[in-house]
Amino acid sequence: MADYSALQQAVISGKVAQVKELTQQALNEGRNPQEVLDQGLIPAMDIVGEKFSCHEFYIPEMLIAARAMQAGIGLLKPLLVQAGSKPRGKVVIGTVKGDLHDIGKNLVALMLQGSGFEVVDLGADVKPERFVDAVKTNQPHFIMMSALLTTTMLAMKDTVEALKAANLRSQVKVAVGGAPVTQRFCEEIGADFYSANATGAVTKAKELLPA
Ligand code: B1M
Repeated sequence: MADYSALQQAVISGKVAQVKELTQQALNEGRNPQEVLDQGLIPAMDIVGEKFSCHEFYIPEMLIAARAMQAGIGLLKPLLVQAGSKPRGKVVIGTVKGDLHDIGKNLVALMLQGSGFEVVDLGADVKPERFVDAVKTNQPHFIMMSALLTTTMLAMKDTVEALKAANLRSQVKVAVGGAPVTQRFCEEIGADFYSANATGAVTKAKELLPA
């Protein structure tokens, strides 16, 4: 296994130039972009989260690390997304109301695009009504919601309820994900599927919508 500790350390300390340099270096060495993401960038954010939990890091450090991670993702993006000829299906995606965490959601969107899905990204802090409006406007096959806070997970339930109230629930498959979300929670709120990571979300979407 390649040693990604220098890249992880650069993300943790928010060194944008160094993250770019080490990401590019890994790619130049022939590393798989997915591996650089999964073994270099993502574990770094877990360490940032641990440091935040034990009060070693505060919001500014989290933001700075997030910016550095996004710089690395920026270099991987063109390699992870290869434009397909015709869209495989359409997905409306967003981070739920009250939640500003968008890195994981952006990765799910990226992987979906890389697999030929058309993605309508509503951004972060998306109210249930905006998801409903987006279903009316875009007629997607899937809605994918992301939540990183235990307090915002409940907005996923509110969105499912809002879809039911608008008589749209049967028209669209609802998928949920994000660190605090579980399969059990998915079932409890009446969503169609849960995925722990971006690649899993793509795999499940493909299963439900064969090419
Ligand atoms: Co905050 N934050 N944060 N944060 N943050 C966490 C989530 C936390 C776990 C840190 C901690 O305490 N250890 C904690 C949540 C605790 C909890 O509720 N359980 C926390 C907190 C408390 C907060 C604030 C409340 C802090 C405060 O203000 N006191 C605040 C909330 C702001 C708000 O949203 N209203 C806050 C703010 C922030 C920043 C803005 C500073 C920044 C976000 C910047 C940004 O996103 N643009 C930030 C960050 C960076 C983090 C951590 C460190 C990293 C998150 C991340 O990007 N991970 C995070 C700790 C951690 O996660 N370990 C933490 C990398 C990313 C690739 O992973 O998002 O999990 P993730 O996505 C994965 C999977 O979850 C999955 O696929 C992705 C890729 O594999 N996935 C899906 C995600 N969405 C999916 C949707 C799907 C399927 C899969 O649909 C089908």
